[in-house]
Amino acid sequence: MSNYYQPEIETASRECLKKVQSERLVRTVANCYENVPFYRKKFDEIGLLPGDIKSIDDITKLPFTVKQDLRDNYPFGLFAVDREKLYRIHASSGTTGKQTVVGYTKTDVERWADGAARALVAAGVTKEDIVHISYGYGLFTGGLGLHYGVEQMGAITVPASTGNTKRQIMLLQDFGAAAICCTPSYALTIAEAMEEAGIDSKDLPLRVGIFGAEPWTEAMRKEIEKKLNIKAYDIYGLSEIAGPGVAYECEEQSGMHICEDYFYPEIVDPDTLEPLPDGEYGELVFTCIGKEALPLIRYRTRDISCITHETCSCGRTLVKMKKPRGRSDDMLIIRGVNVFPSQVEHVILTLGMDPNYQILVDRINNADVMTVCIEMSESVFSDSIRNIEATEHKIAAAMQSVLGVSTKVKLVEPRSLPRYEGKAVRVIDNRKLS
Ligand code: DLL
Repeated sequence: MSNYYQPEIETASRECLKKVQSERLVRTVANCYENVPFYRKKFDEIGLLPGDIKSIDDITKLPFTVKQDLRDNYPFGLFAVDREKLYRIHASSGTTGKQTVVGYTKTDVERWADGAARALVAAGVTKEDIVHISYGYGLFTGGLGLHYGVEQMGAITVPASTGNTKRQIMLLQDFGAAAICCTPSYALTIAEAMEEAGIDSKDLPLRVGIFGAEPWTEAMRKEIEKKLNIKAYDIYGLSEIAGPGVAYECEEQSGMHICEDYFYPEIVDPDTLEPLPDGEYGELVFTCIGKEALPLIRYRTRDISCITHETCSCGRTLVKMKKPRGRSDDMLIIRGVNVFPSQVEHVILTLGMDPNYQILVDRINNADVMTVCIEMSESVFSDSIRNIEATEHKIAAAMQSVLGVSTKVKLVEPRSLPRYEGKAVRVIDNRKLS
């Protein structure tokens, strides 16, 4: 028997959903036109008036929004509300140090928390349960997103945040959490640390895990479920739209129900931008129809996925998206942190080196390891090993401060990296996730 947090929406008829979506889209478009000069200009350019949008079926008349638009309007240029209505600000990585800034009103935070609460309840979390949150707290939306979700549905939060795996395990044992929320790779790190410490997961009351923020496979799901002796559920989200809880898995574990009453999804061909039918893979696009502060229209997520309107055995009618298969841009996700190769290049150039580099990404003991190989100049090459190591450390520290994730740096001999006639292959991702 399924548990729902908001059955009136989660199991609503298609007609009812369409009505809600249409009303909210009309309101969103008016809000954008009146309060966001960027959108007014875009609409004017294509001769579109808010009155042209009468129902959700008109959505394809609207222009797309991309991450660069957020960067160009850094930090608050796309916000549709005055400061007194603004309630929270979050941010995610940018390309050259500047982050993508997102804002929420109180209602926005409550609606986002609804999404996270739906996810927790769908995973079987109840009000009596303790939920251990090991997503990072801070500007990243993971920690606070799940935190507000737990508070919204009424369970008990342990805001553990990331790091110190031994302490995480001790808290899991001592407090007896029934649910854990973290990245899937961190779940495996915890499982392995438990094994090493001779702790049998069967002795813990842990029942479920809610894992997301990075791509993970069905094989990884099986491994986590076996090692931690739990059910592992997927949760999807992105800062620009809300954070965790944009979509969530139910007991069927075959894709994530999208909170389409707040975030209207479309799948488009990433090259032609034409809408694609149910079941076909393409780029996932969201319109924030239930958001006040940052109501993005047709935001291109760059995530490649597909959506299906088939009925689900859990009784939910909300459309389902498949696990994202990859991205249509070059963004990497390293231990849950978004990293663009252009950020790496920026650091190298800032330190006065030539941009002959290659990024290697591996998954070692279930954790992502990023190594940046950089060619030395002849003068550095003639240096002592000690000097070379010092330079490597200096670059690694600069990478850590700009990227927000630790990076190995390896200086290699001059002209030892491959040269390309066409596009340089800057990234070799050995993680084989799909
Ligand atoms: O990662 C929000 C989040 C936190 C989701 C905690 C789930 C759990 P960003 O840092 O803005 O936000 O990164 C968003 O991460 O466009 C996807 O490429 C990727 N991503 C998020 N969830 C999943 C998932 C958070 N379940 C980007 N599977 C997105 C695969 C995911 N990729």
